[in-house]
Amino acid sequence: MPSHRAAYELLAEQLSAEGIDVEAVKANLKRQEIETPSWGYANSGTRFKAFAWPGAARTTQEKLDDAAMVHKMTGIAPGVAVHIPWDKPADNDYDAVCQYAEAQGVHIGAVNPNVFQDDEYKLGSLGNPDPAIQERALDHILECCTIMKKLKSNALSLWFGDGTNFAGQDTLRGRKRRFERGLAMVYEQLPPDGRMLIEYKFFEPTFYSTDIPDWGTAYAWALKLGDRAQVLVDLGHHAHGVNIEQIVAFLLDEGRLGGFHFNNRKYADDDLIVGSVNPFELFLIYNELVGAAQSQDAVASATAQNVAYMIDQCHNIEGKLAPMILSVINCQEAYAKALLVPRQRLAALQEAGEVLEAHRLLTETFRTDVRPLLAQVREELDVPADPIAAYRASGYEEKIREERGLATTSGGFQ
Ligand code: PSV
Ligand code: MN
Repeated sequence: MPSHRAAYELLAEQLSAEGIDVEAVKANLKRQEIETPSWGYANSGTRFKAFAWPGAARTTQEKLDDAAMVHKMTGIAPGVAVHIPWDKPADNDYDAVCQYAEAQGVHIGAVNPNVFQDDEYKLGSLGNPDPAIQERALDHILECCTIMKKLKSNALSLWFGDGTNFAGQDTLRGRKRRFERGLAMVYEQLPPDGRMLIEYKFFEPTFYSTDIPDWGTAYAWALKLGDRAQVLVDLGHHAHGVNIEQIVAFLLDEGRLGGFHFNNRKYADDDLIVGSVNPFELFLIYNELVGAAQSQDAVASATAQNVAYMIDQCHNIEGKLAPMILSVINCQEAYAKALLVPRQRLAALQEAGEVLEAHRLLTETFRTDVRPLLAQVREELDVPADPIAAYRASGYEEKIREERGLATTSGGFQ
């Protein structure tokens, strides 16, 4: 008998006694999907230093191999987000990329245009004062709409490094209008089944103003653009103290939550492992998602069931695949706990104004040790009960270290 089984049976018994449908919880957990980023498997760093990691992926094929291994260990990470041009094939053969991914058992997820890396973008891309550079950025994003079709991707994930460093550097209203024009032109060219995810970030790389600084701006533009434009919430892109779960709740209720970039930060956009600093926040975010998915509200429920869950992290000093597996597991744990929240009891306490008891019910649920439940789910998914231990024992890390050596290239930030 597997070592988790006794603990799982005890937990299942307790949960059933509390009225939780354990089979339904497991079914939801088996359907969970988290997309991993191709750039997370390559070398990366900060603006001070990119440390080379032995065995880090050097090519898109290697990134896909690594993502496939993460999926093999977890069973819930079948999608891989790509960044263009970091993942642009030299021969432009995107069909081959797509086929290679499928042969490894994964598929391409969100396509991320890159309009922040070239010298031309020093003063911005769509917000640049120079119309020729606006056009250049627009052309690249429109090319990404075409690439989406070739890669069978239905998500265009937009993040811009645009903004200004000094008061008076540019006209803030002018930049807003340039963006609105550019985004509208992109929206028109989305593939028929494609959606646009608009990511916001309150600072960096610019420090005085950012052209899409917050969820409100992204939301306002999504409303102007149309139903297929939604907001992408990157957990690292908020000021300290911001209540992210409240933003999530609002966007779910308005049908405009499109996706996440999961990571964690202590200070700024640290790209730390999701759930490593604040697992409670991650649980509260999932709590909103599950609450909306299970609600009677058609818009919130449909929106919650169509969220693109993506990891956006760079692993600089802790390895590549093992931390990616841990990230996926942390999301799985948070989701499992959120699925265990006794929603009817919670609603009754809330309606009765039982502040402390409502709070205790939620926090007690958060404290549930769901590891035996997840081990059981993994057994039923036919993946290892302990994905990180299985990865370490697989010999994959040794193999890639030997085959790939110490690459000098980075994920994109050369
Ligand atoms: C920017 O900080 C960001 O979060 C965007 O999503 C980019 O595409 C990604 O990081 C690149 O690392
Ligand atoms: Mn991001």
